[in-house]
Amino acid sequence: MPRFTILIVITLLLGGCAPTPIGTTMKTATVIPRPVSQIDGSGTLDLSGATAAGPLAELTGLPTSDSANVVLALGGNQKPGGYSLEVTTDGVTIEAADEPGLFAGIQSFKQLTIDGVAHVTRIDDFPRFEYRGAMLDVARHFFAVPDVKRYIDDIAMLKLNYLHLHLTDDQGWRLQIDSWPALTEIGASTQVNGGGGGFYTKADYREIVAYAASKYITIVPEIDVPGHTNAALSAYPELNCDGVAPAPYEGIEVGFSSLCINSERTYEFLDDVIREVVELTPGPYIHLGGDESLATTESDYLAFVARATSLAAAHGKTIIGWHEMGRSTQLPAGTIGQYWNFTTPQEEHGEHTLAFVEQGGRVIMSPGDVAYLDMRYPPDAQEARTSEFGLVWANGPTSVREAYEWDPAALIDGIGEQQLLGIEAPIWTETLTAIDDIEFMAFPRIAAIAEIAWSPAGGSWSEFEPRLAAFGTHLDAAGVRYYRTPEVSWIAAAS
Ligand code: TNX
Repeated sequence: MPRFTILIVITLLLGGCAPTPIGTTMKTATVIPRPVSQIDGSGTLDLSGATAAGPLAELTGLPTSDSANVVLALGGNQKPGGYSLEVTTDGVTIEAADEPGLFAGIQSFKQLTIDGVAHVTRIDDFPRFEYRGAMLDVARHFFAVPDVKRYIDDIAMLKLNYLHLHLTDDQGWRLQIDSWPALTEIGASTQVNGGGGGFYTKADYREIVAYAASKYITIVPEIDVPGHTNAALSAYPELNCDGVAPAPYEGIEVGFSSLCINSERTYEFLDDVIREVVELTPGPYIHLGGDESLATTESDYLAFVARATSLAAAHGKTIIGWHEMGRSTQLPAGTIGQYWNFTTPQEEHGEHTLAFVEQGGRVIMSPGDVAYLDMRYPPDAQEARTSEFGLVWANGPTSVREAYEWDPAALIDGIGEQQLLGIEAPIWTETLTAIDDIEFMAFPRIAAIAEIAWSPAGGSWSEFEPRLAAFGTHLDAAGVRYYRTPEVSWIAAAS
């Protein structure tokens, strides 16, 4: 049945005459991620001097003018997640086939509006990939609900639509599980270098899920098994093959812990945890980790992955695993592999990733050398944090330009456009303790990743860089504490 629902039509034509901006210095208004098509006309729409009240303000955060025509219409024939946007001298119309598309159009309109004025323009736009993600590691350091909401606000501006939460690791277990309460009673009190840790109650987690959903972002929970499990093992020694609780861990090494693969108790544990996580998670995916299980033998790893993934599939979710899970030939159909190795795959990493495609799944690209937001920036004598924050193992430091200049469909033979579910930018938090640190590492590199995830292939740095400079103005307005890297000719901040 064709749907032609008009979601919202707000017509505010109360003033008599059309606004005429006089003496306004026009700045170029551009959008990140780059739209599929944008054609500028002449003239401007002036929403300045209006009050920040009313329905448009609520939807867009912009002041409304009582003399502008604002139409947000649902039910068009745009592509899924896409929109068309038209600014004229007396109003703006955003049209989409679905609500995420309308939301995306609103994000573009915000970027088109500088000091309350937007150029006349027409945009037709839709995403290259359906999965456009960010990942936040809340296990190495814990980030409380307001911090996560702030990061959700930040990534929504860039039309990202998934937030993957890395909820468990050696250093902490961050989600309340009623049937195994010591996971958080004991396993949540640690984090890298101490300081107490923390965890989400179920109410907290629901609050995050709902807040994300209000911005059309879906939460992907990760329970990382069978390695990266020291926090769980220290809470429940029965999950360890020798039955002895290991000491809590607050360092940054990886690859030393494993659930006991041949114990039935391990699968009872996993079934309970997955059931409770699935109950809290409306989205289609659960991420089971599976990376760097260096303390698990190959045969044990394969036995574990086969059982753990079929168990999770029985709870009705599509499984995502780090690409090592592609060592298994027994993945449930449609399992998604997340690739973390380099843009030029080393050793068998490419083959393991291709194995997901061979088993009917697709791939999320997160190449460590370009998409890992915890890699250091190139050293900058003016900014001490470029040498304080971040790791370098994935060919770091990583510049903004490096984060921009890669094509996800050209990295692994056999994995092209059709085999990709999308792109994700992870941020691991071994060296990051506060949301300000997260914003500094993420912005502006995450803008580069978001453009790769949304925009048609073939962008160029020389065209992207001035748009990024202009985007800085919006980051300033939103209070995002981004890194004003010397790679970009930022527009002077208003004093
Ligand atoms: C690798 S790549 C990890 C994480 C670390 C990260 C630090 C992958 C799936 N795992 O355990 O936190 O490097 O950059």
